[in-house]
Amino acid sequence: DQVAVRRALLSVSDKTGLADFGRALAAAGVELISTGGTAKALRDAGLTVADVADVTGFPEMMDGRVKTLHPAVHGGLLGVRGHPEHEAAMREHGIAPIDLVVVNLYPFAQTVARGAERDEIIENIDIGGPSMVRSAAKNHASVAIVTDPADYTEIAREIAEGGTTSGTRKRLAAKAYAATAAYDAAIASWFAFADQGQMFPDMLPITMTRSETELRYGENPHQKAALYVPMGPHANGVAQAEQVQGKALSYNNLNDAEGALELISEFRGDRPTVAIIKHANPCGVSGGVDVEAAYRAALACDPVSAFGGIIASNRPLGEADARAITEIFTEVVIAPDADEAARAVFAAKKNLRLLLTGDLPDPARGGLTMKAMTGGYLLQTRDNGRIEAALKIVTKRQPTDTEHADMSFAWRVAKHVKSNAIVYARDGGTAGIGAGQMSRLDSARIAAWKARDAAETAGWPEPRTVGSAVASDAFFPFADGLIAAADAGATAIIQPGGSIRDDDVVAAADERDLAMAFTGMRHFRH
Ligand code: 93A
Repeated sequence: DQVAVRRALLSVSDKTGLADFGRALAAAGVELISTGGTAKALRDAGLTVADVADVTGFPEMMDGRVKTLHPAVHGGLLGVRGHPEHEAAMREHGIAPIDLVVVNLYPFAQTVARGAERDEIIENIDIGGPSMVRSAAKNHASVAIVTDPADYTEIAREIAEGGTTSGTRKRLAAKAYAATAAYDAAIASWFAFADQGQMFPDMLPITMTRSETELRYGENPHQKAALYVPMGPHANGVAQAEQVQGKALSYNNLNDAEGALELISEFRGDRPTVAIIKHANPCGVSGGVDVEAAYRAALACDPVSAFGGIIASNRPLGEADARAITEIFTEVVIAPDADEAARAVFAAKKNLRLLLTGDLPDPARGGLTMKAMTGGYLLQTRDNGRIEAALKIVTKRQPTDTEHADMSFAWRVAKHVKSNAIVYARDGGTAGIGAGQMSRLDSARIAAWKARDAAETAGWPEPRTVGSAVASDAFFPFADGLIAAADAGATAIIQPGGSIRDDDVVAAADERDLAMAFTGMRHFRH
């Protein structure tokens, strides 16, 4: 099943590795055919190349729109070898077989990403390239289709050793169709989203895949998993971050790091702030005079849960920060950057994964979230909602400036806590977090109970919920949750409002001299 390569057609926009590959092919006695720019690049490298125009008998025309779209090319790709009628047709029309196609396409997504005009974007829709890719891939029984410069070395080796193997040709064909599917999906989504203004740019996230990283396993060892990165420009996400050191990221690491980055991005441009994440929920978030102080305050919120967590900082890390963070076992550290001294400290912890993102993503950006369900996908726009207007105070008492600051801090954290979310905050840091309960009252109680535990561990005279502000991700359906928060010592509340029992809830707040704000916006996170 080895197929000797006698004739190859090369037509590439990305000329990376082209000269070396061309040389290897020529050395193996392969005849080279190319389109204009590719032929020039090969000739510049000292190689002999035939022009496609000589093969087709037509010049490249219409600004290159028609170069390779011709039976002399597609017949040479699609003709089934050893098939009597196909071979007769090839003889009759003077079509010679092509055994290898090397194509990469006009840079459509890159042209969109750099903000080109519509005409230039349209001109970068490649027609002849994908046609050749599809023809060659269909005939993979005899033809090898190379779409990725990363495959050049391996293919050159096979050809030098006598020919392409059927296993390789099949693998290349699968990769080729994934490439043309992704390419067309990028075009389709540009038409739908950028050009027509429809809501969802990437309805087919899997076919839009540009690359895939296989993970060791999924949430559990018996599950398979991979990370997919779709086409197109991206914010600086976890998938784009540079991993400086540490073991490969697991599925759970990636999921938790995503939660950590989303949360810490909420504090982009704020004073130094650190979040500690466990199982995609924060167990401590705090601001501070510097990253180290912020980290220590975040850790004090729930030092027991923080063990083996994910730490995210909104500022680059220095040596003192790294020393503080490495005092206990941590799975992942994620930050915009880390200086040399900090990196050296982390390097002593071989397993710790250090992820550097560059500038944090804009929390107000658009985008989608997706969830698989049985027989379908649920898509929605990201929760990029933020309270911009002044808070609407619904109680007799107005919040103090300190309460006001803690309310808005708690509210921003609560957005990133699984519902039902209750977050107590004091002095610019969380004092207790209740996450993921089926009852809001239980979340309020659990957060207070954890704050009491933390006080006991630290030897504080009282839990930090005393004198705190409380955020609730959705309205209190009854007064009980608010009363539990007041019992824990909270003096201010921030919540969306909108319950049919709002009057009861406001009355319970007034009775206890609490200050309460309604945001009019909910942050469910399930
Ligand atoms: O404009 S096209 O769609 N028409 C064609 O017939 C055609 N054939 C190859 N674009 C076409 N190509 C593309 O040209 C290839 O996919 C490749 O990306 C590019 C290489 O052009 P050059 O060799 O002139 O740099």
